[in-house]
Amino acid sequence: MQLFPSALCSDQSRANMALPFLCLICFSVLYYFLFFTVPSKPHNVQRVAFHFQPIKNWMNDPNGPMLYKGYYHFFYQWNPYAAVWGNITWGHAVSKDLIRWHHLEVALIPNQWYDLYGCWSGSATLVEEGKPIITYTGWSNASHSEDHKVQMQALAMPADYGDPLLRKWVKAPGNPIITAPQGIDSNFFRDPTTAWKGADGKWRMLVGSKENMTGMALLYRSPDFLNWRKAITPLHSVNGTGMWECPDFYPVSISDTYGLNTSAYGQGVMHVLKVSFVHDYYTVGTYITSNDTFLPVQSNLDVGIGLRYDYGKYYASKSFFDANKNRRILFGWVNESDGEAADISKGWASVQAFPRKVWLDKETNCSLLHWPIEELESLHRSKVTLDSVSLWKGSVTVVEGIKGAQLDVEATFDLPEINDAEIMDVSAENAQLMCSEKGASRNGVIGPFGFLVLATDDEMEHTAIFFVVVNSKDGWKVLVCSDQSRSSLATNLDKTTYGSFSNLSGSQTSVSVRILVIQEANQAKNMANYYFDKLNGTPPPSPNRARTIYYPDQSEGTSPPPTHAITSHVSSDRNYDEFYYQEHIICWCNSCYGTY
Ligand code: DQQ
Repeated sequence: MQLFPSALCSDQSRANMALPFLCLICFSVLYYFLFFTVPSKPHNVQRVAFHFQPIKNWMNDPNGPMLYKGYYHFFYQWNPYAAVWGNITWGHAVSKDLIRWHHLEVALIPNQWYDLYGCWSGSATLVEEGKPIITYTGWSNASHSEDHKVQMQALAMPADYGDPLLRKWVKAPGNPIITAPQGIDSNFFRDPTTAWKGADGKWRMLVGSKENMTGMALLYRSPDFLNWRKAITPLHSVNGTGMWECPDFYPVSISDTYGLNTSAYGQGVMHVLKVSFVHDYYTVGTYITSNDTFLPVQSNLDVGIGLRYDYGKYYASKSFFDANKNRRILFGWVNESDGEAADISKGWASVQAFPRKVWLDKETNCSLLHWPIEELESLHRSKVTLDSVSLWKGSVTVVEGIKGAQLDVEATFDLPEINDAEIMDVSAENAQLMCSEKGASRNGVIGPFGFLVLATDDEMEHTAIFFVVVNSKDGWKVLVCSDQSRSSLATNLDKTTYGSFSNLSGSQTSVSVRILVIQEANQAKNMANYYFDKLNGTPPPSPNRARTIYYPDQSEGTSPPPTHAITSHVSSDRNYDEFYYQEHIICWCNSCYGTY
């Protein structure tokens, strides 16, 4: 791994070259050895170390995360038969720490007329006495036409509430509980949210849809969770956005970083609406429960025209309230940069991003902050530290002692005088373009500064994670880029450069960066991920502000024992028998291009 400022002086500032334009970078490095096992199927060598992934085959959306009787449950869209999308079931895994997972039986399989073509995305709600109910979309043949399958909403409950692992699920006899209402195309009617209770004691949930090109979150109410009626108006809609997949709607505290139960409302609470179309967009707004109206705080930050959760690959995300630690946690689906042929040959596709804690940014009151959950630190093993390294124009400093494929890096860059920053108009829409056009190896004024990670010895392959301080028309900004154009010598990969920005106050004298580097054994599929501390000098939420690089071990067979003995499995459906394995632990790590 290498540190670099690629250039400190522009033409404009060359007159000042006599001045030692010095940037001090201070960072310490910790590299830790992580113990984990790698599944024996299908291809050990190509699996990631810490990300959540199924044993094999295709995975997409995260579904129904929840905490039940001390176990975190995670479900996901899964094709048991192939490493391509299709035959969608709900895969299921449990964990004590959101890091080490035990794979269980498939929770939902398509075996009823209303879900015969797939059990699509949905959510979990803890109802009375904390009992879970799954809401999901059945992809059905009810129209009796292969060409026009329809989507409808269904429920599933645990067969045995006493089983903390919730290994068996039964579908409600009253399914489907909701079919497409008049005026809504039944092919655009899916992905029910976690339900919440209003002041009148009735449950509410959203279903993603669209009318023409207006994306919308249809609102349903129910007194008993079984009988649902559509509200006359959707909770929210935005013209020109198209189908809203996987809506998520939850409260956030305006004064604290702790999370709130999904039914929380009232003073001191704002609400977040997230929907997925191409990317995961969100808006923060005011929700009035008495008449179920939702109003974004800023109309120019409405869904689809405002903020994204993430400016890299991140889709169909789903949050849940973790009552264990009073926090809201976010999962998101990340696919790889190579194509279907590679997925088929390696026998699996996709990972889930490392879970993040999410809360409202008190400074803006209209944007969110994310941070990898603190449990990540339990994966840290050894540590490398560097302090007060001076980086001069064009210099590259090799961080010795690290040859890790999995690193957790924290670094603080002390900035030179930012008044000299180059003028660049950076906006949410053009940040990615700016990053691609203005790569890591160019002359800037303040930056590019950053890290070359996952570099081969000859540096022919490397991923540059860097930032540039710029003077934009509405203030100082830090343009943050993840340049994958040289991540692989292979030509048949998506090598998009990702970018986003953060505001910088004029008085800020340093920028802190956290980068989680994750590499599959297959070099061609590197993923380096960054998180920015709030770039205004506020300490990051991580309790340990030490600037660190953590380095987990990749050796096999050193996994800690499972915390819960998982014994034999008896499946009622032979087709799905072979698709999970017992006593299997996967540790996972982040895969996301985070912002903020
Ligand atoms: N994936 C599911 C749908 C959802 C889409 C099907 C989003 O329910 O709309 O696998 O990725």
